[in-house]
Amino acid sequence: MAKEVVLLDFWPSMFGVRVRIVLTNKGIKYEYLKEDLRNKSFLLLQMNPVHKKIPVLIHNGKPVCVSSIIMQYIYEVWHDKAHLHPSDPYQRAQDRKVLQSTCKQEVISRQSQVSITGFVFTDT
Ligand SMILES: N[C@@H](CCC(=O)N[C@@H](CS)C(=O)NCC(=O)O)C(=O)O
Repeated sequence: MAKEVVLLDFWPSMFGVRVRIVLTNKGIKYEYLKEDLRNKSFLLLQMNPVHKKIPVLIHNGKPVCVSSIIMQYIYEVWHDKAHLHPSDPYQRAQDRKVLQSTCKQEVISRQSQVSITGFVFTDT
């Protein structure tokens, strides 16, 4: 039987990092499979045949691609596990502010509204 949770990733990838942060924060055990992006594995080509990109989360043999979608999937499947952010809305707002400045460089460099945690930020 397929391992329950497998992550196809390449460690320097910011897209992979954001998924790993969420998996770790939620205490989800997973197998990490390092990809060589110059020599992609058969598993990656099989699991993400259109874009052939990491990260790919394989859950019970089924692939989920694109980091923001993977994070949303994790939040939905493991909704009973610890939450990344506090339940108090004010504390969450403080968290977002810190993350916003931390992720600013990433946001600017990608010319888009992304963050490592899945919150969508607009640049201030
Ligand atoms: N929008 C995707 C981007 C993923 C992505 O660009 N991954 C890069 C590594 S950082 C990749 O796999 N590149 C291989 C390629 O383009 O052939 C996500 O959020 O997961």
